[in-house]
Amino acid sequence: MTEPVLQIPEGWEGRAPQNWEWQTLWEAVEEGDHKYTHNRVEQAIEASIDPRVILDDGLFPGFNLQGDRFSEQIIFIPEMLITARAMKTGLALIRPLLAAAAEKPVGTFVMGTVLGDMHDIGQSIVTIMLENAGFNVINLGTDVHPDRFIETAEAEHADLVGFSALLSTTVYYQKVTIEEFVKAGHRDKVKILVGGAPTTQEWADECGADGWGRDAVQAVKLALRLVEEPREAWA
Ligand code: B12
Repeated sequence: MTEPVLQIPEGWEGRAPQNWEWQTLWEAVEEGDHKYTHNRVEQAIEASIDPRVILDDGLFPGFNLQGDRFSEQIIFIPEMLITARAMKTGLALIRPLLAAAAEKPVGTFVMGTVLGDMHDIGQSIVTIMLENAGFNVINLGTDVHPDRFIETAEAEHADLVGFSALLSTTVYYQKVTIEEFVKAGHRDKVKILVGGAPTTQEWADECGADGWGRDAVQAVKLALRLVEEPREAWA
């Protein structure tokens, strides 16, 4: 086992103002210091650093370092949770900056993490990027029962729905949720996207989804394409 090391984003100096430093933010996220994270992200926003740069160069390095340690079982749930809280503090600040100024939404997207799964960092990033692309996103959070996805899609007349899953045991609920949409007679009224680290295009095909997004950028491209495709109208 090799001790994970901080992966410093290549060329970050070129994307930040002169004399800027990210080291203290990398350490704050790593240590789960959400107050410092909040202050430093605010300073980065005030310094007019692009929010995506804040995410990639400022927030991800410390998060990924702890994530690698968690995967290697060097740290455990409590430490990972406080790092995730710091990460989410930063995400909450950049979210409004990325939100689209579009007058009419491109479409309505219902997003959530499937039943039994508490991971929400990835789907929160996909949500922010979708909003940035002009979608009205209703995020149901984590541990979402299939019925809740269906009720919300129906109430909101959703165009697309997205299921995130990070555990090899919970990806199964992506398939179950799609089957529940079929049973409810709503499958053809929405386009369904699946994602999350253990998922693949093959899995998306197997579980009956309309598409799979490897990351937030692919998710947005896919959503923009699928929203143009014909669907059965909501009554
Ligand atoms: C953070 C984390 C946690 C945190 C979650 C906090 C939170 N608020 O999210 C906590 C500590 C709670 C946690 C708990 C557990 N975790 Co955990 N966790 C992680 C960790 C470190 C990072 C996950 C993450 O946020 N990645 C970063 C985001 C940006 O990536 P992402 O989610 O993949 O999302 C991107 C894409 O997948 C895609 N995407 C995501 N969703 C969607 C949805 C759609 C529709 C689309 C199109 C695209 C898309 O776009 C995103 C952005 O680019 C990973 C290991 C790792 N290094 O990845 C383990 C990991 C996922 N966890 C794991 C495990 C085992 C657990 C626990 C079971 C541990 C335990 N013993 O209890 C529990 C399960 C709790 C539960 N019931 O869910 C395993 C899963 C193994 C497996 N294959 O099943 C991993 C891989 C660690 C490991 N190697 O052992 N975890």
